[in-house]
Amino acid sequence: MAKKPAPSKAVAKPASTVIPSDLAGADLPGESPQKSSPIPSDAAVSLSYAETQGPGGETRQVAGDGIPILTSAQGIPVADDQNSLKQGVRGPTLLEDAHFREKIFHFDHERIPERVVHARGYGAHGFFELTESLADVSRADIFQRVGERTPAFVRFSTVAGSKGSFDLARDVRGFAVKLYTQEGNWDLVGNNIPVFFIQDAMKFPDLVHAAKPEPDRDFPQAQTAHDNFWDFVSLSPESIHMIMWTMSDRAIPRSFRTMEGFGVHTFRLLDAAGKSTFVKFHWKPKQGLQSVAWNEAVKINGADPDFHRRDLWDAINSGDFPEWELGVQLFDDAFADSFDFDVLDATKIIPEELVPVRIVGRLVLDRVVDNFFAETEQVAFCTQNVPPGIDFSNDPLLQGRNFSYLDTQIKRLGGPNFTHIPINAPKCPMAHFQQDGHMAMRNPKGRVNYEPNSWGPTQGGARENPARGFSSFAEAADGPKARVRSESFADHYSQARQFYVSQTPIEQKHIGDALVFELSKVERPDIRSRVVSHLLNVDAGLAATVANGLGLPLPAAAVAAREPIVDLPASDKLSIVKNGPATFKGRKLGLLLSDGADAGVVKALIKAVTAEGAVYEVIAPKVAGVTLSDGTTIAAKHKVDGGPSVLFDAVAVVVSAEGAALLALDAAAKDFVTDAFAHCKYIGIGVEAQPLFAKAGIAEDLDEACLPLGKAADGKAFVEAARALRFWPRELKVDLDAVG
Ligand code: HDE
Repeated sequence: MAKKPAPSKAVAKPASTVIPSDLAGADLPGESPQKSSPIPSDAAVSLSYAETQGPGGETRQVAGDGIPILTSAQGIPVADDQNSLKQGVRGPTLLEDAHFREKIFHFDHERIPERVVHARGYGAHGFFELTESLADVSRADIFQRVGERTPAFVRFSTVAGSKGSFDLARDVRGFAVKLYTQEGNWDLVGNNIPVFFIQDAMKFPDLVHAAKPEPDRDFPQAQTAHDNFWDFVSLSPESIHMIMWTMSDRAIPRSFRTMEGFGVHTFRLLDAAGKSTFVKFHWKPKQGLQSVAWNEAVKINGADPDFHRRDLWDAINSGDFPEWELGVQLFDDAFADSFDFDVLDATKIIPEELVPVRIVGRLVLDRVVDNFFAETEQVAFCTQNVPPGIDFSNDPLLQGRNFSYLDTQIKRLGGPNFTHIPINAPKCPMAHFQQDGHMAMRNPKGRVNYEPNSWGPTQGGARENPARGFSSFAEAADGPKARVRSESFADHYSQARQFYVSQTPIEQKHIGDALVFELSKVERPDIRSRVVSHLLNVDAGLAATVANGLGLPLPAAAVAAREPIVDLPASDKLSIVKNGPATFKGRKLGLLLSDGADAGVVKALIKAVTAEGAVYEVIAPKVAGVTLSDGTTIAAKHKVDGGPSVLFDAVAVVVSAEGAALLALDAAAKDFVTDAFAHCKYIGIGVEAQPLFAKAGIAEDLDEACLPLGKAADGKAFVEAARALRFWPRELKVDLDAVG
């Protein structure tokens, strides 16, 4: 039995308010205790307290000592936030404790259902700026005036993992853009891959069930390397093109900033006369394309599960605003009819060589969110949100999505008024007669809540406007009602092959490696074999590599619903390596230092990195930092085992002889250099650093992408070399799959 406290303690008020005395009353950031109390003119009340503003501009009650007063959600000042109300010092807690009940009730309701797919996401604000008018083909207000900016919010996401999963899953990335246009919100809810797994929305629940953790065991999390996913794929040949993309390095991007975005479906643009032009939307990153290596991705997930969100947060906060160009592929019915594939089939691209991408604008992300939940979690994208001048095609996937997104937001956000949440509210004027429902925050004022009405324009409210209002393309439709898949959707392999042959050899190798990796996690040999039978229709060499990697006899090719076209021309735009950046700008150097490191070399390297527009982080034996050879001290961002080289685009090791000897004893320091080497990174090596490389076992293997940092001028040469990002030829020497 617990010991009864001494009576003296029982009566004394416990010292449980733990504000250190030096902080009490201090001016914390954003909390300047100005004693302004602007009382609204219609409020004939006099306040018994002063007011101040919090960080978000919210008003707070202030006590005489200038410290803002904690209140309940009802505004009632709180006397004690540490102890619940009890009957007697050691007695039961009382139901009448309204403050306690409110606090716990609100906490209990903090979570909303996570998204079924795309649960893990990260958002930022910015703007879209029109750089070329599309007035010739669309009446959409956003496309009319060159130079005009439209506010935007973007949410990037992985698809399969839950909200708390890791950023570098092998997965498709969501690239959802909300554009607050002057004629309503336009949600372009796209991905970083221009095709999809399935052709008809009817299959979406099956696809997602198969990809998510298996239902009995609830694993594996955030990965497709398991039987159910590959079983579904092997029985759904329409997914093979998408599989080529998800097994490529597109599915392990270096950063949200280095991914393309695609609207995926064919949409329509409509001009003022209602004339339609088909359109595909593209977001092209100014930062160039870049991905990480698979072995690196696996390790990043452990070292920093928030790698992508941290990268975006840091880039925007440092003023390095990521930017994408908006491109459109425009085509008419004549092109659609002449194209080898159906433009309504979301498992197909239109190669840029056939229909060039016209750049019409730019998207810049320049502001992080104030609050993750309020903005990134509560943002509700709906594919059906399109303003006048943009319209849907009959893509059966898009048609299904137009139902699904509204439905899912009502479930997630709890009612029909999610458009009242600031992140979802349009930024243009609105007028309608919708009212009531959960959490209604702005019911229309006045007597009239219906139309038509005869109360005149002021009291009677808004009226429909056939000229300005949204109108659909007047497409004629005919035919029997039937559950069918168009014959024009039947080719599943030709573009998969086109994607594969468009890759550089190293990218092709990565696709083969990924397939072997994933299928090696599949327990049933028949499923592995069935996947290879599809690969035979894509590329015989790829199928043989994968079968060999699995130790599997080559099966017969799957029967193709339509004979694949094997000579579609390669398209350079489909390769990441061919569309990489020309500079090291926006990248990050990991600088491993020790006490006594050559100050001249370190400072010159930092200067070169900064001049390039890149950033660096120091890794050191102790996080307090190091003292360089000239006595200057430099703070570290990471202790060695907290800053593995997988977190950086390139690394440099500048240490003293003693530092090298010390680090050579440390497994994490050795991993730092061996991983950088294995992941084909550019490595700068100070003169005294050799023993670390020797102890790590790679001193003999160093190649031309391992550059000396012996004198100040070497820093610039190193950064220039690192613009190539990775030295891929090395992979052939460090990977068993390359020789096996
Ligand atoms: Fe989605 N998708 N989707 N999807 N999707 C959702 O909406 C759905 C598809 C995409 O950051 C859900 O709010 C169906 C293609 C993104 O909030 C849900 C089908 C593409 C996001 C939904 C598809 C996407 C979602 C889950 C097949 C690329 C995240 C939660 C017909 C063009 C948006 C939610 C964000 C989210 C349904 C296929 C992209 C359930 C039925 C194709 C980027 O409504």
